[in-house]
Amino acid sequence: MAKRITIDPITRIEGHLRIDVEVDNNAVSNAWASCTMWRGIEKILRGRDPRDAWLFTQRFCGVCTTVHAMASVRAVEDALKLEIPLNAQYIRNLILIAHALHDHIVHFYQLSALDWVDIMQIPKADPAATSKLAESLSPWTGNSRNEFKAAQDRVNAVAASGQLGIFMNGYWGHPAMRLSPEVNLLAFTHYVQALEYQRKALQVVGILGSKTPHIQNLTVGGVANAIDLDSASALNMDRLEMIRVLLTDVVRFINEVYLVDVCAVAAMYPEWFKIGKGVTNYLAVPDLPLDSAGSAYDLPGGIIMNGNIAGVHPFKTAADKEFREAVTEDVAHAYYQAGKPLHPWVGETEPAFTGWDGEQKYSWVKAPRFNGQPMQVGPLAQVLVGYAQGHPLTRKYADLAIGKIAAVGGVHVTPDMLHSTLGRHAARAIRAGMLAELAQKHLQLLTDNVAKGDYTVHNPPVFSGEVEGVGTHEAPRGTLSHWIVVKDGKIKNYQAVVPSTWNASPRDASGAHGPYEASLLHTPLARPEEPLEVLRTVHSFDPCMACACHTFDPSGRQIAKVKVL
Ligand code: NFE
Ligand code: MG
Repeated sequence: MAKRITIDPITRIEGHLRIDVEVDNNAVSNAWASCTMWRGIEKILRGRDPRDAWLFTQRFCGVCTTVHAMASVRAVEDALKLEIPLNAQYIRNLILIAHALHDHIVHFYQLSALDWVDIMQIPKADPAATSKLAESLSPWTGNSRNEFKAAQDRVNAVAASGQLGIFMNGYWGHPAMRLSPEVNLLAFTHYVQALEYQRKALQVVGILGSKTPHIQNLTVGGVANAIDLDSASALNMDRLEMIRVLLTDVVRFINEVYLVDVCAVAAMYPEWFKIGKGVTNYLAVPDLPLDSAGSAYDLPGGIIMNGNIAGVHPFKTAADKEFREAVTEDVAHAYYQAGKPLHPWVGETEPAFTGWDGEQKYSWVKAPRFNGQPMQVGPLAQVLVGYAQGHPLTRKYADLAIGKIAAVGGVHVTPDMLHSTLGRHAARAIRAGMLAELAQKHLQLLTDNVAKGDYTVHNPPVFSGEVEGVGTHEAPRGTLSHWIVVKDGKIKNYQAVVPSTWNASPRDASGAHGPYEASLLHTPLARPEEPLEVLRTVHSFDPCMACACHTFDPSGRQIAKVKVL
């Protein structure tokens, strides 16, 4: 008989997510993804000045703050057909890249590694053997025996104190944890080192954006960074050099640690390339514009339907006509007043909370659809869409990762195997490799342009009549779009359709699952009372409910209720 398990909240994410699964013969037979928070920021924006919207929207989230600022100014610029000076494009791109690198590092180490790494095995590890293994995989200078010994001593001291703190509720000793003590020590040591490198990435955001989280340097029409090579208080060669030094360290960490660790862990859990598939419709938008008009990009976009990688359909621009017309949001199973699926320009956000009911309404997340279909977004979508188009940078890092996984574990990963839980982790690391290379490219583009004497950063916006626009960004968790209608210089409607809204979407009126839900079906559970496998797949998407749902409901009907680290 099917048994219900409720995990509420799913932790090591941003915001509040509840997952319910029905388990039959130790495998998931049904699933519900439910966001348990709502804030209504989209409604707060109505009637305000569109030039201020980005300051409000970046408060959607404390993790991906920059992304909502960027999508918001792009939405207004799209409505006004306003071009952006080259310096502004490069500065924005650098902020987006640096933020994404921070985000991907934190996701792998702090938010998901402990689904695969058993901290309690670390006391049994031999630091010398760990160092030997690590040095065989990477030239990273932080892989010495002393480094691993110090990390092990730290874990031993915490364990001896009996106060495990944030490591209290992990599924330690779970039969699905299979790494050797040495690999557990290696990953944990890098977990601690990662804290330093994600900070360096954020320092770049801070230097260019004036502060982080929540940058202060955007304007509709460009950026507010003063550029002056003769001023100590403006963006000058000194600051650009600081950024270069920080990025050099981050790039090294990505290539020598993050990419290597993901491939090593993947090679040691190859069955997870067969689990967690779910929705195989993928969506990604082009990003990192290379010119003022946004007609050329460093990251490709497009769609793949029904897992047909060869049948990829590319998008030419970041706000492609097809994309503008295809998006709707369905609220059949979300806590909003009933109605037909609506295009975001005429979208509504009228709350109607009813409590969790798996047959009726059960989430604050709306169900976004592309021509009526659920879509998976995120690094996997971006990598598949790029790979299928033969995008050279995507191919370079995807082939590198596939080669590393084969070298460690003899597992030959094909593009088809990327439709999986480990595929999402591998794709995020591949994307990080690509972005690391692009960080250096865009810093060079900015430096060269400034050196030529171009200090322009802003084109002023002019409002008249009623106009509508969409601003997109390929954020760390996937395709983000902000939709705005401006009338007489005031916001008439504003809707954000966010990466985690696509992925955490509940069922739609036709009963089709969203990507989290679909990916959990058929997942085998070694111990249903300790649903580690559910966490592995949900975390592989890097959920952010704060973004997805713009009240907290503690009610629920469940058989087992679990809270874990
Ligand atoms: Ni709050 Fe965010 C957005 C999502 S992207 S984290 O937009 O979902 O990383
Ligand atoms: Mg929304």
